Amino acid sequence: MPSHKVTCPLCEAMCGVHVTVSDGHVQGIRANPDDVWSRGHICPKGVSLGHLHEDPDRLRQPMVRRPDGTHVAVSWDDALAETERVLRPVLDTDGAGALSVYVGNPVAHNSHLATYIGALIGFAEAAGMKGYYSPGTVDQWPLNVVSTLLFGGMWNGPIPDLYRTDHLVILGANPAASQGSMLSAPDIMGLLTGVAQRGRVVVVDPRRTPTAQRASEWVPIQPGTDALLLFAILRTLAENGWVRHPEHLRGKVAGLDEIIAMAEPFVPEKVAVTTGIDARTIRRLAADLAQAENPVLYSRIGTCTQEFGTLATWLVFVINTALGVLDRPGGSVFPKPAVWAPMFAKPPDQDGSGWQFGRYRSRVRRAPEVLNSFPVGCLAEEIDTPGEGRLRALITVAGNPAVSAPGAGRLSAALGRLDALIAVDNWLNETTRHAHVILPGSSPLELPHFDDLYWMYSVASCIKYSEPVFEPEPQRPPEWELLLRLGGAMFGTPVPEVDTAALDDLYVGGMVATMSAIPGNPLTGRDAGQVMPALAGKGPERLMDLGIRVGPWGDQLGDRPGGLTLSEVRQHPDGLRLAELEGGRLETSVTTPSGKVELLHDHLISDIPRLLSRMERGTPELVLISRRHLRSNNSWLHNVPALMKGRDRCTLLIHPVDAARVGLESGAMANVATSEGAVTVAAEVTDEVKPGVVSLPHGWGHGLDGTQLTTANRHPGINNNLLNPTDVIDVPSNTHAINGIPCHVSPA
Ligand SMILES: Nc1nc2c(c(=O)[nH]1)N[C@H]1C(S)=C(S)[C@@H](COP(=O)(O)OP(=O)(O)OC[C@H]3O[C@@H](n4cnc5c(=O)[nH]c(N)nc54)[C@H](O)[C@@H]3O)O[C@H]1N2
Ligand SMILES: Nc1nc2c(c(=O)[nH]1)N[C@H]1C(S)=C(S)[C@@H](COP(=O)(O)OP(=O)(O)OC[C@H]3O[C@@H](n4cnc5c(=O)[nH]c(N)nc54)[C@H](O)[C@@H]3O)O[C@H]1N2
Ligand code: SF4
Ligand SMILES: [Mo]
Repeated sequence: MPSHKVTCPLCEAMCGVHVTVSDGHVQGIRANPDDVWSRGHICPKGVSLGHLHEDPDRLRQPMVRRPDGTHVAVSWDDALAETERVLRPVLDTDGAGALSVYVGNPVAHNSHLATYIGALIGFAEAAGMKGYYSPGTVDQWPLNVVSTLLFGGMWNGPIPDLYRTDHLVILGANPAASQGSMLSAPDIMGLLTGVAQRGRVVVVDPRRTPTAQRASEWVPIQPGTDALLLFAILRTLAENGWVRHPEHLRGKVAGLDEIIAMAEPFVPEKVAVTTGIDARTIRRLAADLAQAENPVLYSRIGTCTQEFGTLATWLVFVINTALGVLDRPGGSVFPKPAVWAPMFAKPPDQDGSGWQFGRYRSRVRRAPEVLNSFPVGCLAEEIDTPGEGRLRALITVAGNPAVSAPGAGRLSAALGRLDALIAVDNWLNETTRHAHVILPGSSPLELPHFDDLYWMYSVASCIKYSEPVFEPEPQRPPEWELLLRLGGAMFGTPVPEVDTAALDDLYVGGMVATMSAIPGNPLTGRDAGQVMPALAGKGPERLMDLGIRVGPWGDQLGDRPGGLTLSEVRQHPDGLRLAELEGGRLETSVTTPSGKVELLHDHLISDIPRLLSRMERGTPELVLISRRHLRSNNSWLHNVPALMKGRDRCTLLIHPVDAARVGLESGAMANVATSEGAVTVAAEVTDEVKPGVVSLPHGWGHGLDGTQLTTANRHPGINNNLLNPTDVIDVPSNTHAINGIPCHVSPA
């Protein structure tokens, strides 16, 4: 049976898998032990890739919405004509300012979408669109803000050296489920076991997650209070003279002493009350860090999507610096990605004085733009609030905001009121059921796979390209062409008539010209007229070739003969492993105006008074947090039967003490209510959550009218974003707090 080696596109772990095919169907999927990166690791989601490809509900044809609200499959010509019919009146009367784009999570894992989403956004912005939306503001936006300010780029920053650290503190991440996030590692739980054997793994989390169960220590924390804990740890380090000033950082970091002075009010005894972690433990956590040879802190979504996400994320880097482990093997190190992508460059309007925020504001709540985005929870009000500048058209690209955005109830209703909703998506789900037109792309096995973003955060420098397992259906336009077509329509060309080849040249040529004028990236100073002819192919392959060739191992577009090109990489189906993590990369990685790691910024420290006032406030009796499971992937893998076996995962975790107080037993139905809404869900009584904390998984709430998800609709679960309000925001980053939301629980 023919066997194909591909990279699993489902998460940031980028595992290599073998796909065996017979009669045009997937026969089996197993780990590829020869993959230079993953070396035989795989998880249950990877094994299910075939189901995803074969899923009868996966759209193979475009769909349009009929006046009665149902969807019907149509030809591509009809779908493009319908797209034009609904989009044009909005663009003609109100311009592209009445339109926005929602960029969903799979965009980052799909080589066609990842390379061309910039074309859609770029053309729409040039035509007048103000900002775009993405789940970034319910995810990693605090990290992007902090990375921008400290290291010079929103996707630029160090990761923990999992191979060498002997003391890892994990805050707000559950790699046992997620397999690592903004930290790509093959078999990350295996690596964590190695750390624990060398020393200690400490997990700070309101829930004793499967990661915490396998760690040396679980530190339960009151949701939303990590910044208080971290300031108290910093203060303890300073008070005891444990701050290290290693030679290798001399003159390369600015602001540490000033920040240490700001830690003064965060006395462990005071912080203990709010964090729920006693002062002795806080002091001991600091002492353990100080005594370890190679200590390092790592934080992720639980410390981002909370009331003080930016300060917490920032303090992780501040403490890594105070411990002297920044840019040092075993500590917090800068990966050396083999591929360069334009998204890593500084935008042209961010001049030498550094990054600017709040360059424009949202219409309804006047939220300042942060890295070109408003909080995704603004989307509903921008659509349903009358007045000039109202959002009338939306293009969603591989996104399901009706499930994934806070205030999901109002958003879902608002989506139904758009004059034009165009969804580039493969399923008829909670969001796309509102779409006027659904334009489906390829299955993951019909696409070439190539990562760029995740290699920025990976524990080794590798490069991989996988050929599609199946030929895409010939009549179906590739997704990158669809994005160009929609982008081209912004300037008045009817959607069906857009010349995508010409626009492709305009996009790539324009990008090369722009990048060549920005200092500090591999295209700086290059002549676009010479770069363009040197690149092979068209579409995504051309951009991949560019990224590889100007990357650190590339042939520099012919200047370094023998260097890597896309065609060379394609000769290595098991990938190329080019380098291991090392220290001493700060000077090449950091792109701040001063060239130093700039720890201190008004944008960050102006949020400290808000944090201080948190200590004056009491703690609600019960707060809600989110969770993930290994066998789910945000909202869209619940249609895979193999992943839905076993007991119901969409349950409310509640501590026995709380359950007894409110009168609930395991399996009983509970009402959960917040300021935003209410749901009814089965309770699961367990001491794995801290008392005072309840947890619901995200990505559920299927079974809605007008959707076509046979398996998911049989296991609908509830949408926890019906409960998350849109107005609890981490101010410096525009990120929604979806952890630590006050709630009321009672028997249903
Ligand atoms: N199987 C699977 N893998 C995935 C995904 C998936 O849905 N399923 N999604 C992918 C995506 S898009 C992302 S962004 C990543 C996310 O990857 P992770 O960041 O590892 O995400 P979670 O598993 O949600 O873990 C977040 C943890 O934060 C904890 N937490 C909640 N509030 C707080 C708090 O206030 N303080 C602290 N310290 N902890 C808190 C939660 O209890 C939870 O254990 O995973 C990716 N990988
Ligand atoms: N309460 C709560 N809310 C959360 C989170 C949380 O932890 N708690 N996590 C947040 C995070 S980290 C994220 S990343 C978001 C996810 O938010 P979204 O990106 O909005 O949602 P997904 O569930 O990833 O939906 C992916 C969509 O892409 C489609 N799709 C899948 N593959 C392809 C493809 O190859 N091509 C195309 N065109 N479409 C495809 C699917 O059908 C689905 O509609 O949710 C966020 N929301
Ligand atoms: S961990 Fe699982 S989902 Fe992630 S890349 Fe590997 S096989 Fe795919
Ligand atoms: Mo995410």
